[in-house]
Amino acid sequence: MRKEVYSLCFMCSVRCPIKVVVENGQAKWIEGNPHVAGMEGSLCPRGAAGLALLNDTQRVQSPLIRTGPRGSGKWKKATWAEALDYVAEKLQAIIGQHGPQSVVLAERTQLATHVSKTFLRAIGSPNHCTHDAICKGSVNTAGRSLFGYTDAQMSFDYKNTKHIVFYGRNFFEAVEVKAVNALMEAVENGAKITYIDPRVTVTATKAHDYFMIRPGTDLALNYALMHVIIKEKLYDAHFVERWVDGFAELQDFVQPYTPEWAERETGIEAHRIVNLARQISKQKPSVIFHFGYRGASHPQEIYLRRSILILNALMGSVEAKGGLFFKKGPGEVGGKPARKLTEQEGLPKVDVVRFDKVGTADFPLPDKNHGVAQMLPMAILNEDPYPLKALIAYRFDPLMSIPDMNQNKRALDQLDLVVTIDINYSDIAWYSDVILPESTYLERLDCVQQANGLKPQMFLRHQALSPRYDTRPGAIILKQLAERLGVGQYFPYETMEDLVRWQLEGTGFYLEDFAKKGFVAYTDKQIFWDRENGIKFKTPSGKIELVSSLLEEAGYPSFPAYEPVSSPPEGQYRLMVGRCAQHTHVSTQNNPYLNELVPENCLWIHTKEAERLGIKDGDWVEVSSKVGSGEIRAHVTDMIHPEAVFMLHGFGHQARSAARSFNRGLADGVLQENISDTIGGSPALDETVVTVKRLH
Ligand SMILES: Nc1nc2c(c(=O)[nH]1)N[C@H]1C(S)=C(S)[C@@H](COP(=O)(O)OP(=O)(O)OC[C@H]3O[C@@H](n4cnc5c(=O)[nH]c(N)nc54)[C@H](O)[C@@H]3O)O[C@H]1N2
Ligand SMILES: Nc1nc2c(c(=O)[nH]1)N[C@H]1C(S)=C(S)[C@@H](COP(=O)(O)OP(=O)(O)OC[C@H]3O[C@@H](n4cnc5c(=O)[nH]c(N)nc54)[C@H](O)[C@@H]3O)O[C@H]1N2
Ligand code: SF4
Ligand SMILES: [Mo]
Repeated sequence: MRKEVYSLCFMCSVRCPIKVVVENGQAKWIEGNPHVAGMEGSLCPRGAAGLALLNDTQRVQSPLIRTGPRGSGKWKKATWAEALDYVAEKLQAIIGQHGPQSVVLAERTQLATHVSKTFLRAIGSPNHCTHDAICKGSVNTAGRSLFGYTDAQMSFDYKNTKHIVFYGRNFFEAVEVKAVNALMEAVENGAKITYIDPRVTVTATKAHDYFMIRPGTDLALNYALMHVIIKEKLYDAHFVERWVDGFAELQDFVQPYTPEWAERETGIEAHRIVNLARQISKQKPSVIFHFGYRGASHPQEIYLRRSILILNALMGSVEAKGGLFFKKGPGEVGGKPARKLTEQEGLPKVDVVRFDKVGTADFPLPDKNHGVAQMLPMAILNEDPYPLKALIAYRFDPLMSIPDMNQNKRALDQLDLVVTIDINYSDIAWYSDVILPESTYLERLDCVQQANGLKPQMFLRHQALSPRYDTRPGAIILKQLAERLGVGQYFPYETMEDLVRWQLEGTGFYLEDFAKKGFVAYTDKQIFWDRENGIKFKTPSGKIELVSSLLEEAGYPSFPAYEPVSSPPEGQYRLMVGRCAQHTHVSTQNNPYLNELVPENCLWIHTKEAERLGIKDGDWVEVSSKVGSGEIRAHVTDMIHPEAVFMLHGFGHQARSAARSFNRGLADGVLQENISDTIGGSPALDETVVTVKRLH
């Protein structure tokens, strides 16, 4: 029997809508959902490798309980009842002795996040945190400081843009399929791309203009762009007058930051800066300065992200066609969103300081909905603000995804219980006491995706086939654990289907409505707010706050003077990291197809620097920082700024059962120091300075 199932890819967090062809219970083919505009059947390489994940015999096949020392790879196969009883007993003892706040659940935000949050609130712990801060905490805070919206509540109208500027936003390698297709369409219609990165990425090769900027100096470039835009009156005066608070302060502030000054700091010639300001302003308001995610992550990152958003405000591109827009929810058209378990009456509110101290005077501004996960190792090691004893890692690898892996290991060693809910033998799973295997995305019905945007919609990850191995959906695992801890009443479902039906109650839509296309829409019209009177900024003033009440009330300046970025001493380099099109973070390196395409990482180093150090292309080198060192092959190239070296994130796995990726390449986290932008919340992943030596 052949059937077509509409679902959602989960080879990465983008969750592209897909169509899965299933014949006699076997998945035969996956493609982009043809009913979704912008997908048109397309997938990225990782999406296409979903079948290889499904059929991978090297993923976790049943619950496992550790029998040897942590990380030794000695496991006992367990039934679900045994594994869940074991975890529940340990948790109960820990909660009894140290209180519920000693339990942390760290996860990558996903469709069942409301279930995890409910689990923690039910047991009385404030310590839920997501990957969000490590991914883009400073972007989130910058957005709230200017517009009152997080980055997740904004997006860009790529399809209609006329000029887009990327700061290390490696758009054509760190992929979102729909967005890539939309921008390709815009380029065919004449749109321009300007790309800024110390490294020549694939995106750089597709750009109309490319700036090889000195690492860490993007903020200087932006202040000079603002200087030119204001001096030459290139901004959208009407929009600024109507919606922007603090323009006069900005004008005074950027006055000294001339293009000539910026040339000395960034290495980009002054005339190119002036030219970019003039060119892009000709296309306003249909222009985008992309706020970026991971590139250019330094301790003052919040001010870079703010400067990018301010450039959009000056261009009047906010809520303009081809610019930046705020995502519209069902409320805009009188609809109701899917319910979340966290909305249940009677679910306790937990009023205890979080482990990361977010929301206190120590760390006032990062988003409390997500916390700051990279604080976890320090909180454990210093028992500050209190002892932490148990960690549940759910689709998140704190070992590899938090900088300074040696410190992370020392922290995990302090815990009485480490439980991982994963699909793979990830490094954190390998270092756990218990592994609870989740069914892969093709094998499970998941919670409803509320997809806000220009058109509010809901999507469903339908189950395409039954689980290959003894695995369960995460929302069922947590419910069954909650029952054993005596708080099962907050999980009013037996099956995923019950949970989805519960979520849909009151929305006017039913599970069956999703069968035909995989989604339902609240409206078929794009919603832009009226740019004269209708933009609903969520700042206290209702305007774009260049002088930010959020920052200033917390004691931070809106416009601190630019601090020059020093060049690393001779023979040392700024370590930059990033992604490639064939892998997702730390999760796909063992995928049979993707492993074949990119089996390991290497260290990009500039030709002249390599010559000086006697390094040839392909040589093994030792890279060391203050916190760790490792060995990797050199990739000698002119395509990187001489002050920087670069490596792909996600390699250097230590889980032996994931045999294809075991010990291939080097983990960037071994080298990176765990330092953060303490205002915005992002880790400064591109700040670490390393030494490189040829190995004999
Ligand atoms: N294939 C693939 N696609 C993905 C993902 C994935 O894992 N794989 N993950 C998704 C996620 S969660 C995210 S957050 C996004 C990340 O999307 P991006 O942030 O676009 O991705 P990165 O690959 O981290 O790119 C960072 C770039 O910043 C550059 N860089 C470093 N320092 C500086 C600097 O000082 N200035 C400038 N201008 N550039 C600098 C680096 O050279 C690198 O090319 O990708 C998403 N898409
Ligand atoms: N050193 C360093 N750290 C980084 C980054 C970096 O560049 N360098 N990048 C940062 C960024 S941008 C991000 S977004 C984060 C991402 O951080 P993570 O969330 O830790 O990384 P992922 O690779 O997305 O996935 C983590 C785990 O989820 C598992 N997984 C995949 N699918 C499923 C599923 O369906 N169910 C379950 N239960 N598990 C699943 C994978 O096997 C993997 O072990 O890392 C951040 N940390
Ligand atoms: S970008 Fe690729 S891996 Fe991510 S959801 Fe889309 S198809 Fe899947
Ligand atoms: Mo990310």
